[in-house]
Amino acid sequence: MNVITISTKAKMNQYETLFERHAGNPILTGKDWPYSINSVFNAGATLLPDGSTLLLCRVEDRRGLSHLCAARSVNGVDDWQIDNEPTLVPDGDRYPEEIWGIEDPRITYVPELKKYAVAYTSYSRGGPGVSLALTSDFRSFERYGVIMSPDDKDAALLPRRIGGFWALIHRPMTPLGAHVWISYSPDLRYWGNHKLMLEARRGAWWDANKIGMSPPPIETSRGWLMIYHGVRRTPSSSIYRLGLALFDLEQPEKCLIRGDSWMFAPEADYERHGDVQDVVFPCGYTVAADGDTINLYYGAADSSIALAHGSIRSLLTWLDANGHAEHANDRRHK
Ligand code: BMA
Repeated sequence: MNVITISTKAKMNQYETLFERHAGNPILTGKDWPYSINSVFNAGATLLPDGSTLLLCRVEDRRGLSHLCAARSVNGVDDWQIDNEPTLVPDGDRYPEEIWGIEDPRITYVPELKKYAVAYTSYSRGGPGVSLALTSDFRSFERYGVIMSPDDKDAALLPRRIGGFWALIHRPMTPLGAHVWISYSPDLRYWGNHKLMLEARRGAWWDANKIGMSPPPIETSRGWLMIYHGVRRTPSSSIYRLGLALFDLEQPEKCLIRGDSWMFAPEADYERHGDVQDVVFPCGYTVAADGDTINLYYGAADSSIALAHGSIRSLLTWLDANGHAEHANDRRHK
């Protein structure tokens, strides 16, 4: 029998807060930019070797096209040093898939290559696809071109090989829904062994029909911890909220636990109102020296970049209390 259970936490008057918004939010807006732009949002993030934070920001100009621009800060909060000109620009002549811009980068540091892998959306005439570039300094980039053909986005590379193969998490669109997949490659160029990783739920659920990975997964001793977005379509718009799921370390397509409710949603004014209302969209995070504090950088309403702080341990504890194991024959939310 299908039983809908509500966790003890949810029975209390107050849901648990897993991410505390930074008091100075939004931390970056178009007004901070050294050149004219419409908006800045959806930034990839990483720590640089000197401990400072780099954000690779999606910047949209007044044509409506996006490029990527790097911003660096010693404390990851303020005093951002923003590149004086676009850092990675669409190159429509050599890469026609970038003709309508490049968006939403996710950064993974890959120790084996001693390079950062940037997976981003390239907006082609055929729709959005996934492109990959490698860099060691965020000044010059080695482009690999399209690695997942349209319509596909929300991709990140895992930092190490799984069973000898590179692994890419991504979100192809299908007529039946938008689900998270994982694919494998021997060389970062040829991709196969595609596996469904996390399915959008159906019906009234907050993550019905359309989901996607948000930042790259967080490697923990218990598994890959994924923050994913669920897109709830309403008669007036869509609401982008965030949930959690945990996957097996050596077999990442295997979901161990999936949270039932969302754990972060548009609430603040800068998240509720902007070019696209009701959107929180993280593409990156950094982990503090304590190995637990997570700094989540997210696009707010497609108009600015905001920051929220959480604890990886608390995210896992929350999943244990608010999640379920996913079984292939589990029809509870299908
Ligand atoms: C998604 C992506 C994001 C964007 C969001 C809300 O499909 O395109 O870049 O932030 O929609 O507009």
